[in-house]
Amino acid sequence: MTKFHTVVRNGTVATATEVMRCDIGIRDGRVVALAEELEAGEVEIDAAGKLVLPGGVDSHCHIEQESSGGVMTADDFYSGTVSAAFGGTTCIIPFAAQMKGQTLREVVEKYHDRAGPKAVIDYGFHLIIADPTPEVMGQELPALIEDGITSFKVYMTYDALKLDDYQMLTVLNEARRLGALVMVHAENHDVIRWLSEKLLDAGHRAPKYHAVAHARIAEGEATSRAIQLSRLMDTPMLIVHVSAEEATTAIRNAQTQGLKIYGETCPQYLFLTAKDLDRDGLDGAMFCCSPPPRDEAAQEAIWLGLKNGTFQVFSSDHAPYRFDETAKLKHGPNAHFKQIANGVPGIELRLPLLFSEGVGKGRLSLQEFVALTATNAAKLYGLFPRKGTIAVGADADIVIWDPDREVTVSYDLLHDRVGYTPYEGKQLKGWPETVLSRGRIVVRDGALNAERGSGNFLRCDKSEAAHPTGNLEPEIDPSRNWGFQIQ
Ligand code: DUC
Ligand code: ZN
Ligand code: ZN
Repeated sequence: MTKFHTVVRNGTVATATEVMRCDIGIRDGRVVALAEELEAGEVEIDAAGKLVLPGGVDSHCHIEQESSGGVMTADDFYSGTVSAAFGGTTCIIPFAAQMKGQTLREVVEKYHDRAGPKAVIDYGFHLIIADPTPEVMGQELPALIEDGITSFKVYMTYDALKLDDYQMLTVLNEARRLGALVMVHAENHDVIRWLSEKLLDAGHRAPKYHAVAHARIAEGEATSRAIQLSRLMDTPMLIVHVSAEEATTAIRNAQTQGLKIYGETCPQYLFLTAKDLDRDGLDGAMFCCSPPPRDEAAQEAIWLGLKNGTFQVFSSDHAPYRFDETAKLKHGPNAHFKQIANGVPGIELRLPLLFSEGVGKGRLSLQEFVALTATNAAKLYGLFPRKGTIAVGADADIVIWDPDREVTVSYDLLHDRVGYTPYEGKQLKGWPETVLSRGRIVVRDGALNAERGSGNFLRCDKSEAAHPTGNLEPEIDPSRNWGFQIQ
C-alpha cells in the first residue's frame, strides 16, 4: 500500500501566511505531509504552473432559505453546494433562519433535513435569531452552541426580523455569556422606512429607488450604534456585508480603540454600483440587495478596507432569487422597489472575482486573498485549522487554481439555479481548475464528481474571536445586582 492516497505535486502552495513550492500528501481525507518531493500516491495530481490554495470558506450565504417575505431561494443544498464547489469553495456556513414564533430546535432540525441528503461539500450553520425570547436565549441557544452552532445573525432592519436596541442588548448579553459570535445586519430601520414611504408617495417605484431608500447614512448610523451597544456589553461583533465608507470608518475606528469589532464585505460592493439598479423596467431588480451597491468611491473604500485589515472576511451573501414570478417578480410587472426580494447571487464567482481584480491587479497579495476568502472565516467561526488552510492535519480541502485562464463571465458557465449573474460579460483572469473536498476530487475538467449528501455537517467550536475584552463600560459595575452574570 502506498503511503498517500493522493499527492498534489509541483504546485505553488499558498496559505494566509506563506507561499511555497511543495507537494501535498493526502490520506484519509486529510493532509498528512508537505514536502519538497513526496513519493508517489495512488492518485497523482500534477499542479505544475498552478497555484494550490485552501478551498474557500463562504461564511455568509443563504441556501434553501425562505426570505422574511416568504420567497424560497432558487438554490437548495445540492445546487448551492455544487455551485460553490465549481467556484473553488469547499465549505459553507449558511443560515438556519428563525421566523418569529418558531423554536430554534425546530428551525435547526429543518435545516439539517434540508442539507444532510443534498450537500456535496461540508457545511456548518449560523442561526438567524428573529425572536429572542427568554426561552430561546436562555435554553435553546446554549444547547445549540453545544451542538456546534456557535454564531448567529441579528437584523436591525426588515419588519419581520428587526430587533430594537433593547433586544440587541439582551442578545449581546447572552452572547457574551455563552461565547457566541454575533453577526449584525446594520441598517437604520426607521431611516429606510421613512425614505421608502416618501419615495413611494412621490411615485418613485423603480428598483433604483431601493438604493436611495437604503441610504449609506442608514448603514453608517446603525453600524456605529451597534458598535456602541457591543462596547457597552463588551460583546465582540461582526458587521456583515459592509457597502460603504461610513460603516467602514466606524468599524476601523472601533478596531483602533481596541474593540473586538470585525467586518465582512462581499463582491457586490466591489463590482456593482447603484447605477446597475437603474435599468429599463424591472431589470434593476436583479441588482437589488441590502445594503445596496453604492458608487465608485465606495468601491475604493471597500478595497482599502480589505487591504488594511478592516475587513477580515470576504463572503458572497449569495441570496439566489430568480428574476421571475417565483421570486424577484413575485409581485408582478408593476411591483415597486419594496416588493422585490433582496439579494444577489455570487457563491461561484466570489473567488474568481476577488482573485482577478484583487491579486491580478496588484491590490491584494496571494496570502491576503487566502486569508480573506478562507482562513479568517474558518478562524472566526471555530473551524480552524480543520478548514481554511493547508497544513498537516487539516482536511484536504484544496483548490488547484489556474492563474492564467481567461474567462468571460456568462451565466451558462455557472451551476446555480438563479438564472442570471450580475457579473455577466466581466472579463476575469484566474479560475479554479480542480477542487478537492476532504481529499475527494469533486470538480475536475469542468465536471462534478460528488454524490448528493457527501458533504458533512461541521460542528463549529466557540470562536476565539468571541471572547470579551474584559473592558465593560465603567458604569456597569459588576458589584451591582444587575440580575445578570457579568463575566
Ligand atoms: N440582504 C440580506 O440581508 N440578506 C439577504 C440578501 C440581502 O440582500
Ligand atoms: Zn443581511
Ligand atoms: Zn445575507
